[in-house]
Amino acid sequence: MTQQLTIALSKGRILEETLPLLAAADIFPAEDISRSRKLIFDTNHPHIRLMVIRATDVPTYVEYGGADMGVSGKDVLMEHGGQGLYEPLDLEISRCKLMVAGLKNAGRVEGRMRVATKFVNVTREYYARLGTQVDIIKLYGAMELAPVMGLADRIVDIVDTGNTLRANGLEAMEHIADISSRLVVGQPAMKMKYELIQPIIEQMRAAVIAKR
Ligand code: PRT
Ligand code: MG
Repeated sequence: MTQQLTIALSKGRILEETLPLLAAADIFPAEDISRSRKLIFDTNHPHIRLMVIRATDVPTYVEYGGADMGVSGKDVLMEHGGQGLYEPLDLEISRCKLMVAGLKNAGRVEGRMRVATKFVNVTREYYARLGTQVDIIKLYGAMELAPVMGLADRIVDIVDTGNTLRANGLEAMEHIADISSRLVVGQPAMKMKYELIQPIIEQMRAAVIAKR
């Protein structure tokens, strides 16, 4: 019997850039994902299906074997911790930077700095490495508002063009990491389904290189 393979994709901005790479591995969704409310999609291969879920849930599904492999932003992987996952390929898509930002021309912070972010683990590790004591405030979105409203002195967030920061009177201050999306494979899947997975990785790798 042919083994089944489930690939978890992040809905949102990563999805559009992922589909051409899957196509290079001859994997095509059976219907238009963006026009459907389904969460699971058949493909042109009877044994391969795609799941489309929130970006932050992809590493969790793959870690626990709810999906065999997936595509996830490095920011999301760093925050998750990456336990139980292999990261065999940088897809070089959805590039951005994880940065510390604050109000434009904000001076030094007196006393303990308050940092608002949805990346609490990354932020904790970043300031621990610097030896700086901070209070971390967890937010789920619109981090840019926190310094404006006096909720926090700094934010840790994704920056691409910097337009969102500028539009809110903020500026980037420190660079934490360069981000792109990665192919991740669960450790049991890599062992048990290697012969199914390996050619997919290699075809996607060739497509990534051809795009450079
Ligand atoms: O929306 P949901 O909570 O489900 O998840 P999500 O917001 O993480 O998903 P999505 O689709 O918005 O982003 C998924 C992934 O895209 C992120 O995890 C990053 O790896 C990657 N990515 C690339 C980005 C950006 N570029 C980006 N610009 N993610 C977010 N942004 C946002 C950023 O948060 C900020 O609000 O865009 C704004 C900054 O953009 P500039 O160009 O104004 O600097
Ligand atoms: Mg979003």
